[in-house]
Amino acid sequence: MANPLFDTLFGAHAGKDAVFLRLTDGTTITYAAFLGMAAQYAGLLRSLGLEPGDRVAVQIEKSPEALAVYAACAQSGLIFLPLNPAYTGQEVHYFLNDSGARVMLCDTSKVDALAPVARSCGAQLETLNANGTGTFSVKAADHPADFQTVTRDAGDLAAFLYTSGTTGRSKGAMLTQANLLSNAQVLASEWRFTADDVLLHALPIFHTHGLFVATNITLLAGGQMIFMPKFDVDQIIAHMPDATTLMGVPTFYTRLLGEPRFTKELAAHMRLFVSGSAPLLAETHVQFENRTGARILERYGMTETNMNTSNPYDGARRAGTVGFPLPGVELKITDSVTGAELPQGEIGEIEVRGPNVFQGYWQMPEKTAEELRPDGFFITGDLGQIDADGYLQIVGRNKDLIISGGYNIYPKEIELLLDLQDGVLESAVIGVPHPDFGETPVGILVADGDAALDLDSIKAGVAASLARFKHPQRLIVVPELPRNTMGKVQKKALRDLYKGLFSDEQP
Ligand code: MCA
Ligand code: AMP
Repeated sequence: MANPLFDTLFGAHAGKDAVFLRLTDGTTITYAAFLGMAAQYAGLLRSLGLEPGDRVAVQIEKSPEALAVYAACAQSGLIFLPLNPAYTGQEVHYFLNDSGARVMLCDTSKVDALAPVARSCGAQLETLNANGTGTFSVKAADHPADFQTVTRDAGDLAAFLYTSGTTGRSKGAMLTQANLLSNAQVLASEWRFTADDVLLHALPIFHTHGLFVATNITLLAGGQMIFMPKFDVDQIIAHMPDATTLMGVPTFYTRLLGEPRFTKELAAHMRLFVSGSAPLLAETHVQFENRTGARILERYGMTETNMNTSNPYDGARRAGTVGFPLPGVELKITDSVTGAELPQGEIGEIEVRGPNVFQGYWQMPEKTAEELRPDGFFITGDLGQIDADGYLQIVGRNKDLIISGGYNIYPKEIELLLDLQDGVLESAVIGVPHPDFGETPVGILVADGDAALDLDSIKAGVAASLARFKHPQRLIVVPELPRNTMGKVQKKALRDLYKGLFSDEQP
């Protein structure tokens, strides 16, 4: 195959009049029409002087056009670099600078903020809006609806996905065509996807879950997606009768359970509900089964590894577990200090190896070496335990990470910013249980001196730099942070102290 990723996921559907995307306004887009749009985009990207291996940064709202940019990058051998539209200009500056992206696509409403950012990073800025308008689509209209697919090898890079880090610096995870393809093939087979499937797609498409899991599997199977701009419980309920499957983060399922219109009858024809990206409470699993009779299939993955484990399609889906290693994935539990493999049943670090595991962090060999062993095992930073039947249970994290509604938040990034605010001596950011988002960040502050802290101005300082979902939902001032004898802040003590902060809130 000249270009395995493009040929397998997209090229295989050339000329097909079958529907690929169904939009919430009732319109549909066939595979042929989608591929024509992607070819025009590929032609434009090449005319802008981009060479295979160059990066294209994309910070646009979810739309068929946004997905066609992904296809266009695959077809023209470019590295797709999707970014959350919630990121601020400061955050985008880091990604552009670090990745060396040659082109950046954004919404027209962001041009004023991002033009100076793109200029200073040497990237050409084009616009592409959720309704398909923008300079990018205007220019693309001059290009033909077919494009000579650029030859690429399975080992060539296809995407960079930035993940935050425990040091506060984001790292670009480099994923090859083979990383993405192998995982899509395994999952489509394990979860029995076929051309008859219609997936309710309500996830964002700038992360692994919505892009590489949901979309790649559907493409591989030649199925359809009901492509929603975002998760909206009314829309999910309205379109469920036309769907066969749903993939979501646990918040999707708790929100559905909070809705009396989500009934057994409504869900009866659905063949599969998948959950991942954050822990699904065993309680939610049970409530879901009580309501619908269906058992959610929980799986476990990471940006760096795609999907690692899954509960079985046939066989018992065990609440509170993430199932078994996927075919081709090796998984072991190791001692966090020595790295030695632990006997079955003991709790330790989860390590994985397989064709799904990324190539390392872009231009960060030291960070890569810290997490990716020379023998190919990736140290996930998650703590787990394998039960007597082989099911993996994730029991905690060996990394300071908060997952809110499926979005990762690294406390260090917020702490560094809080520490810079006027009057703040030091800070600790902790994840506190939240009925809707699972966990949410809370900032604990110590003032530098006796003067009261101006919390509004501190919040404004955070808001100017960080995406909304990372903002601490509460700021709490304390006289001092609890420390152990080594002087390390005891976050567990803080988490215990504040664990009930949001328990009265309605999901
Ligand atoms: C939105 N807000 C959030 C979040 N989402 N705050 C914290 N955490 C969030 N996840 C902000 C909004 O900006 C808004 O702020 C306020 O919270 C309330 O918004 P709301 O309307 O309730 O939120 P929403 O728009 O309905 O979004 C919630 C959501 C969404 C549906 C859970 O966050 C979502 O789709 N999450 C999925 C994330 C995902 O795809 N993760 C996969 C990562 P304001 O009111 O001020 O405007 S991939 C991964 O983790 C690995 C590989 C894996 O295993 O999959
Ligand atoms: P990300 O860096 O966004 O790819 O997030 C990956 C992290 O999400 C993993 O390291 C886990 O901590 C967490 N995660 C993903 N799926 C699950 C799951 N099913 N249960 C618990 N944690 C999960």
